[in-house]
Amino acid sequence: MHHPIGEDEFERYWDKLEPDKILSSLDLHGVAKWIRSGKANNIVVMVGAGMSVSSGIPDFRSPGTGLYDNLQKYDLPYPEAIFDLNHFQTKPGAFNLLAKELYPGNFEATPAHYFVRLLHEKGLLLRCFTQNIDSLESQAGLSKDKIVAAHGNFDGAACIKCGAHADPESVRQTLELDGEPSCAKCGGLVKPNIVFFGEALPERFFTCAHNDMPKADLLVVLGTSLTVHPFAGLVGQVSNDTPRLLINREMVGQADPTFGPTFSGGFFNFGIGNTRDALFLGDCDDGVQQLVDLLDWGLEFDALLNKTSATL
Ligand code: CNA
Repeated sequence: MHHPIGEDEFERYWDKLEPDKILSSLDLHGVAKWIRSGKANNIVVMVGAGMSVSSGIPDFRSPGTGLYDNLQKYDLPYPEAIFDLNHFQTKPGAFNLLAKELYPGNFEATPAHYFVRLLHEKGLLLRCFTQNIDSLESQAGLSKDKIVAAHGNFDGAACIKCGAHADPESVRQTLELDGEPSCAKCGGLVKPNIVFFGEALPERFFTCAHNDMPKADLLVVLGTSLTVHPFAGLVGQVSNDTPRLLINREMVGQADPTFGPTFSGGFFNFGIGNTRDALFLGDCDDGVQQLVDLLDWGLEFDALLNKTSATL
């Protein structure tokens, strides 16, 4: 294309209009360069159901394969009822069936989980915030202090009537036999400590979010539709010059254009004026493998994958 002011001059003019980029390129190369230059020592990772899909656990919202499209056997009035306390009180069977299937031990951590562990081994991981309830982060060897299980997990259980704690192992055994876990004290229904819709998130989520997000020097978001709040809002809680990487099968977490830029709420900006949001559209395992290769971490990553799967 010919410009009346000349090609070079036009590019210089355009560069001035474009704000300086924080990442050298808005892709895995740019993120790898950022890490290699030593600028990322407090990486925060946010994960969702997409990261566990390759382990065999379906996510919620993927059309066709997601749990919400395959709830026939749970006999629910609407998909979200499976995590609704009122529904659980009258018909605990649906959640109990899902809990039985999801109980830790039935699935293996994915390469993406081991990538988070590798970040930890390298001393670069500040925290991993997970929405997942499958505990695959711990199964990949990540220590508990590095994990924030925002929506709970199966590590504990309690009575929904009197709040008494229940032994998660005996809850698991009851569920295995298709029984209905109940409280030894009051007879109320017992459920694993999974956060249902309308229930408060664990206090640890809020304290860690408050302390960690401003310290993050790189945010990596893996396999989530970023539709569940307050978790999704973490994306906007890092500082304005912190690079962010999304690895997901679809583009998510962008501001609704109908609200205009003033309502972007710190969400991703993959469009005009983007200086720091990198995108890899595809599977988590492919994205982390490419990043590992760009970082020359292949040997350590493979060793971790092989050693750990051999000892699991
Ligand atoms: P979601 O809303 O189902 O979104 C999943 C996202 O991941 C979608 O954007 C998909 O396109 C994407 N995706 C699917 N497979 C892959 C893949 N292999 N690689 C990359 N991206 C992929 O799930 P969210 O986590 O965003 O929703 C939050 C809910 C889901 C939380 O409350 C969880 O407890 C709940 N959940 C957890 C599990 C689990 O523990 N594994 C499973 C299903 C649902």
